[in-house]
Amino acid sequence: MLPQQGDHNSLFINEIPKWGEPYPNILNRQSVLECLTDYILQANHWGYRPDRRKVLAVRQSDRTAALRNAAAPIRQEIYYFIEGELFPEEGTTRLKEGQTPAELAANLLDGLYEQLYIWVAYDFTKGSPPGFRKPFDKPPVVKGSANPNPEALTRNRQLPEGVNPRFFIPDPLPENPVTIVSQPDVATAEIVNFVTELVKGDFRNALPEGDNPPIWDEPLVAVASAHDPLFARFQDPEVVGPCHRLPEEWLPGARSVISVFLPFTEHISRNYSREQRYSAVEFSSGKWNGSKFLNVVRRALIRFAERNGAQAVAPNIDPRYDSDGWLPFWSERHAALAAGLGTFGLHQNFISEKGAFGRLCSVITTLNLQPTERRYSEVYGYCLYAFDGSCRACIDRCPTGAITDAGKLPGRCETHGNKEHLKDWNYGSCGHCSTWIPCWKQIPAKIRKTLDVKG
Ligand code: B12
Repeated sequence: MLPQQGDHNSLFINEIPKWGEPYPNILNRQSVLECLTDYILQANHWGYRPDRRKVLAVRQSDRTAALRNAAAPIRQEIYYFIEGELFPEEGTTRLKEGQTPAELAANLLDGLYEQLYIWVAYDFTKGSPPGFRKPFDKPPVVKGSANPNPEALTRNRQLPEGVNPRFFIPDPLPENPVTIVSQPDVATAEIVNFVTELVKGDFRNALPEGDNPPIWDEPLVAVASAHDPLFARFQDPEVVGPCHRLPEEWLPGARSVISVFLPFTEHISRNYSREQRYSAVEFSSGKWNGSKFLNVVRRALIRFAERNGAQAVAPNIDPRYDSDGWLPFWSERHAALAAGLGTFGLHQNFISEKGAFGRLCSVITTLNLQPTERRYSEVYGYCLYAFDGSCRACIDRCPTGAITDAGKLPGRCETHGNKEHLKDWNYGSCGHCSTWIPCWKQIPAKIRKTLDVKG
């Protein structure tokens, strides 16, 4: 017999069930309940004093939950601040007359339990077998650009010598359609400030090793209009493909897309020497553990939108997210390009004003925001190779030969160091193509100069 919905202790429940099957028992409900009960008891003891430092720490290994103070991060756990994050509304954890902590905890958990499980942590690249993800309510809308105007493609300049035409895509369609939003719901500066403070102040932005130095430096934040025709263009087969969903499909009424680039800190780049054959442990740890922090940023932005009376969805942690092989239903790099954060490079990494050495996340929201102006008109606008053929640094640096001037074989680079190197640490990956090259921490100087001239 199939287990019933809500039968969380059943041994038969798969950790990744098909959509509509009983909810995965990845967290032990009883353990989460006990934790919350404990917290509510503490906060209400001697009058009501909610503790903003208290965190619900959900351990992935033994699936139990624990209460912790914000100070000491532990690897491989997922944290939620109880006050402000799990319960954004002040006073939610206050006991009512005659109510016991266990009763209140049970009530609160009813609305919360399913959200605690991060269905798709990040980079879910395998593609789920049919039925394993939540389906979209409506059939896919595939607009595509239908009009890649060949004249526009070569209007500005000629193909530089020595550059493969594949990497010469001036004037990504359409041209930047930024119009002034006279009264945005929230000023972009406020969003930048919100994300910056989060990155600077949140204890989860920390390497679990050593003295827990921060993983991410101050972020770049930018906004695209959800109606930017580039999102339809991403559905063209040569860009991402028809599997890439439009903002409106993720969130009816979507008006804006907020994209965030998080650069790695100096601590991480300092420890990644030019000579080493494999990536540094600081980098690998930063990549794995820092990816969880991307989810913190995504969730925080969702709450930010909600506090401002709007809705938001982060496609990469949405239960409907999936990919068609390596083609995602939502690409963080393409969204960032639309938002004006930067362009692609020959290495296929995204190059922002702070370089390529970082990661990306985004949310789609119903907030009406001022789109950021794109300072480039080429898909590879910040890549020195595509600019004038003068740079081959990522080609020379890739230890697997995955990058050539015919492009990149993504699967090949994946093999370098992932399996054997850093095995004892339980993580490993290669970051050579985003380190020690002219675009690792900035837009290459030659291109920067032309931008400065344009103003
Ligand atoms: C699948 C995937 C992988 C796969 C395959 C990568 C690939 N290139 O497809 C594997 C497992 C190999 C991989 C590896 C890594 N990944 Co990865 N990966 C993803 C994922 C899930 C989707 C990537 C994707 O969009 N593929 C779709 C194809 C179509 O993209 P593409 O071929 O590059 O797109 C080209 C075309 O669109 C073309 N094009 C042609 N015509 C036109 C016209 C227009 C108008 C436009 C816009 C484009 C265009 O230009 C693009 C660039 O060449 C994203 C997360 C996400 N959901 O976005 C992370 C992501 C791309 N990965 C990331 C990282 C960091 C890595 C690694 C460096 C990890 C590491 N070791 O640290 C490695 C190496 C990446 C590399 N240099 O290739 C980051 C990139 C950050 C950055 N600064 O760029 C992302 C965004 C994750 C994140 N949240 O930050 N990854």
